[in-house]
Amino acid sequence: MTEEIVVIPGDGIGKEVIPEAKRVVESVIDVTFIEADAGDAVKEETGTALPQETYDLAASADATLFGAAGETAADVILPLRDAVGSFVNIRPAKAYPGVDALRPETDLVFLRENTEGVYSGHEDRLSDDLSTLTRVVTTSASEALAAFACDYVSGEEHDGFTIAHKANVMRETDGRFRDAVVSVAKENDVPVDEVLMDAFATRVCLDPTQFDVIVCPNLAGDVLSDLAAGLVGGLGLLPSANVGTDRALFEPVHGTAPDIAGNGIANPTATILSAAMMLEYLGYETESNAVNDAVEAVLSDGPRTGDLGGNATTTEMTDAIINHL
Ligand code: GGG
Repeated sequence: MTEEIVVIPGDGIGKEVIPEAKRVVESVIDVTFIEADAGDAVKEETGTALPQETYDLAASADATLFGAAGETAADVILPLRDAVGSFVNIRPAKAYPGVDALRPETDLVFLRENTEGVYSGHEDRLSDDLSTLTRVVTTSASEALAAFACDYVSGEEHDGFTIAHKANVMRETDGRFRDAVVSVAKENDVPVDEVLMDAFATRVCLDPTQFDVIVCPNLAGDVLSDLAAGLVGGLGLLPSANVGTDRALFEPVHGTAPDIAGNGIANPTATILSAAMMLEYLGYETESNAVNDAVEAVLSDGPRTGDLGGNATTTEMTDAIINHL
């Protein structure tokens, strides 16, 4: 069977890393890619950052692989997550042997609420002096995330999860989030503990082994996973999966990296690892493991891009990964 996968390179280095991830996927499964546009350049040309056709493709495909969005991130990523009905953004942050990491013992997974919080789009400019933002938290979205988290930690590998929140200040919103998540964890007999998100930021830098799976509200998940990227060697290493009930969208955690875009030197690892998450989601477990192993082998002792201290191009690093498959 030929798998059909929608690909949306987006802007900046998205246009450089997505073709590399496609080459890796083509090396392990029979696949047809359906190309779609979104982002800053499309907005300049057409007036809209996310054409309806792109939204519809993501909303009907089993899986979509997305690169990066820059200035139009809010007009592209948030609707795309909506298109796939995603209620959780899974962001693993793992240190690899052979990569110079601040905290080589790091092995974390962030489960980020993906539909609301301060990313729900309710912002207003009320006067020349005043802008406001409404933070939305529902029990239902918090419970959906919690149910996913309970399922995620059900294997032997994990002993429950930690909720990172700020319910001592945002009593109503993060209080609701915390209470809903704790209640679902208790119903499922899943061990759960909690930490204030600012304290988490310090503690995870000092000793990441204190944590394993971290469940957090939307903005906290975005920021804290980027912080964890700093512990493992940079944003070029973090993949993510936006999972919904029937479909999912996979994307590197990094953005468009305008400082290096166009030079062919972007690290393809985050996108290739996102593709490995996609393969697993689609049921290609062996192929997904093979891609993860090949990435691990190259990171351990192979050519690497400048962000990891090497001088390989994006294509050369991908070639090395493909040679290990
Ligand atoms: N590849 C993901 C990307 O373009 N990230 C940039 C960004 O601003 N992301 C915000 C988010 O993940 O909510």
